[in-house]
Amino acid sequence: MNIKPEVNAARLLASVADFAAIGATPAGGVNRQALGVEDRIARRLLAERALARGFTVFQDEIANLFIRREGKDASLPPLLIGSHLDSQPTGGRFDGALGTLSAFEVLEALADAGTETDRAVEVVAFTNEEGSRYSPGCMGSMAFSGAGKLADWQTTHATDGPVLADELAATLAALPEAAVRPIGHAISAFVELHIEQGPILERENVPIGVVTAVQGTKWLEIVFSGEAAHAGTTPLEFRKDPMSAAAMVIASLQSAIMPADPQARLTIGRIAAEPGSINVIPSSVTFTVDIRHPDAETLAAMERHVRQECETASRHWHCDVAINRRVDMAPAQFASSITETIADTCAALDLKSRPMVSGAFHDALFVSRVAPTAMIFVPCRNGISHNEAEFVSDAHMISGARVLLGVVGSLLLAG
Ligand code: HGY
Ligand code: MN
Ligand code: MN
Repeated sequence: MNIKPEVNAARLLASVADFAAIGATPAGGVNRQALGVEDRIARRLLAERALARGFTVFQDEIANLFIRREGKDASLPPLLIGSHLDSQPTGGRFDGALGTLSAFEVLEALADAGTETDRAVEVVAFTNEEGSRYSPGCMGSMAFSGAGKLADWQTTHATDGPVLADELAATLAALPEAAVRPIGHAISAFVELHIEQGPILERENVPIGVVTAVQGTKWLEIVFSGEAAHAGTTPLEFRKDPMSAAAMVIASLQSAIMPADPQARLTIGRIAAEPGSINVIPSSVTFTVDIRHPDAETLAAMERHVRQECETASRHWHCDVAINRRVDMAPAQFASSITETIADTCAALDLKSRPMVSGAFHDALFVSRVAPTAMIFVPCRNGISHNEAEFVSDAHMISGARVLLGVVGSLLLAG
């Protein structure tokens, strides 16, 4: 007799709590940065739970972690679900983890019900989605989709020092039970559940977002180089001050970009001065620019605007300027076949849903290049994320996982 698979709510909530304890921070968030010790602990816990359920575990060469529940026909490309386990340094305990653990709950629900599927279902935890410790973000999904090459990142240094190749080797070695497979295998579709990380769903009291697209993102690293000099003896006309150049650019961009376009996003997240002494005019100042927009052409114009402002400040303050583009993610549209399945599943579960564009980038942005892909959003309190106060209610976690299970069931039935 076919039992209908059901989400085990208590198991899901306990699982989210278990992983929230890995890299837990005093303010209720997590610090589980990519390829670090805590990331490896989380990967091991998930792998051990998978093996205990009789699933198989794989890693590819960039340490994307896959958990596979076999189908009747191993030759069919698997249906892929999942997200990421790495976090921001002061991240929330739901960003990435909820999507990965909800996907694992779907596998367990299928196993509990003894559901036979034609194709395998795989859960993935992509490596380094956040891009905070190692830039760029979405390394694992970029490599998986062919949008980036592992070879280009091996010598990248982490913000805390270690080179990527070493941390990657340690991460792969820490999970010998996971057979290593080549990067980028065929899949039938990808569905990622994630927290919205914004205020819309909560404000409209809608429990599910049907994500139809992801806006574009560019990350620029800007270095102004001037001349170190004495803070007390150097008059204005003798100064080649990179901090003044950086301040001029930052103030100009912040007054011009977001006030002029409510869809535009500009964030200066990191700034550092060398030598960083209180009484030395810096020799150089490095800062990051994160710009985003749903329209590719507008995003390109925003980048040109940033570059022009840097050239102006460079001339004005007699400093050199170097601009490195670290991330260039074009906006992505998701597959209507998947978004319609998500909307239909919500209706069948009597859950309100609404279509929306993601302001955050996600692994799904890249996977959508190689397979029909879409995302399911659940609300987070006050829209707060990338913050230890990030919070998702039990009810919203359970609804999200039930929708994911329903979508998986529909996609498997569709063949
Ligand atoms: O920055 C982002 O959009 C993602 O949450 N890492
Ligand atoms: Mn995320
Ligand atoms: Mn994030």
